[in-house]
Formats: sequence, structure tokens, C-alpha cells
Amino acid sequence: MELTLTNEAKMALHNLEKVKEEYNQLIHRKNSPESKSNGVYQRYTYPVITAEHAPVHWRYDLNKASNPNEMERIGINAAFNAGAMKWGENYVLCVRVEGNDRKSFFAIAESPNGVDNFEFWDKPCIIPQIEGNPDTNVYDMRLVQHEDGWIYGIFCTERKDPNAPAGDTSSAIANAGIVRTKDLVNFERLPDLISNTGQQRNVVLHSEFVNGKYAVYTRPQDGFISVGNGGGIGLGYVDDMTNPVVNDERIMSNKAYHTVYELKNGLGPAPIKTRIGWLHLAHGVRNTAAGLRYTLYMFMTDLKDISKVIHQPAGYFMAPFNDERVGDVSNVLFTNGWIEDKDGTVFIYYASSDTRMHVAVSSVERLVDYVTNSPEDTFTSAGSVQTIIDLVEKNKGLY
Ligand code: M1P
Repeated sequence: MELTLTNEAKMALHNLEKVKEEYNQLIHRKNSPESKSNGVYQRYTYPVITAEHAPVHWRYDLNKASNPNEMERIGINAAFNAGAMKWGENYVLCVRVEGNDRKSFFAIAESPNGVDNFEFWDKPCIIPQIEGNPDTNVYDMRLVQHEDGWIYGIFCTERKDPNAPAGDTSSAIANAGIVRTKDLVNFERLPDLISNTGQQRNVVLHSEFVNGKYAVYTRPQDGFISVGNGGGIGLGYVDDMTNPVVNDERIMSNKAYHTVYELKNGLGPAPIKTRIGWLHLAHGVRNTAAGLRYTLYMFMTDLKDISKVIHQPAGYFMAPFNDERVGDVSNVLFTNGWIEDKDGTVFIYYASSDTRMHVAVSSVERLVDYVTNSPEDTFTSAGSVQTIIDLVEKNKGLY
């Protein structure tokens, strides 16, 4: 007798096979540069990591007996804001993966070429907890190979504000959590950063000692979302990372009226050292009728005095474009990872709209050219017009 299956039974029979096949196709999909470029960097066609890159064995119970309907058990909502570093010949991202339960966690994804074939390691990272003060949510880890021999991961740890009035279930406190590791698998938890401000996010470790001290870029803020009277990118020094007290925290790059970093800003990845200065990539935020808009901008600091900004082009370096504009938190580009290869290629990893990860490729030479030769902000419309007129004059006879 012929066996007739209901549609539901057919779906159950094939679901997992289909999920596995789609996952394999996705993680092995070839990426290629977009044909259009401004000469400074080249975007790539596909995002490098999405929620769908989460391995099937993180999401499905693969045991037929306990999951006869082959249904997803754990949903992944987004994969974004990744730290980055070279790992042997490969490229690794420490991705902020967010579950449907809204909790973010870290997981390492590795690629042989930096632009595609990113595959998550077997399990997410296990971040040890501070006794009596567990993290509620963790995100946005900056990975830094420090010259002391450790790889540091500084991330945002978020906890409910203990002073929030009863009934206020959203006020939170953000601070910088710190781990160090040698293998990206076993993490040692160090105490959270101790600074003078109420809240800290976007804290980044400088890769070299400065006068024998650890240098940390900070972003002091008064509230959880609003920086209030705080804000700006700060710089301070820590004697000992096992007792991370920041001294002499001073703002080195402040928010400013009518710029792309009018409302707040924060450093992205740790700066790249070049022969003429440290290259920095940061995010700037301004308010619009449609909500906050996050773009990326660049500046350069002095090799001898890392607190001194010596070049800063006007406006943004990258802004949300096409599909990047839409996601869980739309109109956002955010970065906390880039990788410089030995030949000077720079892989800029950025997230769009708190949803997915992308790559743009440039080089140290092009980024230095961009930062040193793009006009600076004049802070007025008339000044912007004059900047264009100066270029038109310079181009006389050439167009
Ligand atoms: O939602 C946009 C970003 O908002 C925060 O960044 P900032 O502290 O500069 O406002 C962070 O939560 C970041 O993760 C997020 O991408």
C-alpha cells in the first residue's frame, strides 16, 4: 500500500536537510568587490556574517527522538559589531551574536581570506563572570594583541541600574569588562574598568605601552543612552590591567555642533600605527527627525603624543548605504574591528543597523592619503563652498 504523507509530515522530513544545505551554501558563498568605489575603500557585495551564519547545531536539537518535528529550538536574531584580528594566516572576528532572547554573546568566526567563508568555531566564547556581579548583557568586544604578550578583549558589560526606581525596568549601567587570552578559547576575566565617570562604553586598549603604562581610549557618559555632559573620546592610563584604574582621563576628540559626531562619538577598533601617525576609525552620532544616525569617521594622532589629533577629514568616511540602512536599529554603521595585513591591505569590518557584518577593503597607503589630504571641516556652509572653489581652481585646465 502506498504511504501518503500529510504536508506537515513532509515538511518535518525535509526541514533539517534543507536547513543544513542552505547553511553550507551560505558559509561557502564567494564574495566579490563592488564595482563602484570612491578609491578610498571597496565595499563587498555580501555581508560577511549574518544571523544565518550561526551553526545549525547551535539552533537545532539534532536528535530525532527529542526533535521529531525538526524544529528550531534556539533562534538567533543578529550577528554584528565584531572585534577582529589576524590568526596565523587566517582572519578572525569576535562577533556580537544576539539571540531571540535579546542576550548578546561572543563567538569567534574564522575565514581564510578575510572576505568570505567565515565559519563560527564549534561553540560560543565562555566569558567568566565576576563573583556577585554577573553581566546581564555583553557586547562590542575590541580584540587587541598587546605588546605585553596577551590578547585583550575589552567589551561593554551591561547591568540593571541598582538605583532605578521601582517599575523602571530599562535603566542600565554600562561599563568596560576586560578579559585576556592567548588562544581565544580560554579567557581570564579581569576586574571591570574603574574610572571616574558613571558609565563607560566603547573602551579600547592601545596596542603599545606608553611610558610603561597601558593606554585606554574611553567614552565617559552620564546616562546609558545619552552621554549627557560627558561624551567625547577620552584617553587615560592604567598601571596594571589586573587592577584597571584609569588615571588622567582626558577628552582628546570631542563631540561638536553641526558635525557627524554632534551627539556622541566613540572609538572603533584600536588604532593602526603608520610611519606618520596612528590611524583611527570611530563612529559619530547625530540626531535627525528619523532618529539617530551613526556614521564612521577617521582621524590621525601623533606618534609621540597619542593624545594629539593631527589630521581629521571633514564629515564621514562611511555611512549606511542601500540595504545597510535597514535593520533592528536602522541607519547605523558601527565598527570595532579592522585587520592590517603584512602587505598593507586593511580589512575594515563594520556592522550595519545592528543586524549584520560587512567588510570594506582598503590599504594603509590609501587611508593615510585619505586622512592627510581630505579637507578638514570648516564648520560653516560658506567654508564648505570655499573648499570646493579651492579644488576647482586647482583643477583649472584639467576638466
Ligand atoms: O545602536 C547603535 C549602537 O549603540 C551603542 O553605541 P553608542 O554607545 O556609541 O551609542 C552600542 O550599543 C552599540 O552596540 C550599537 O551598535
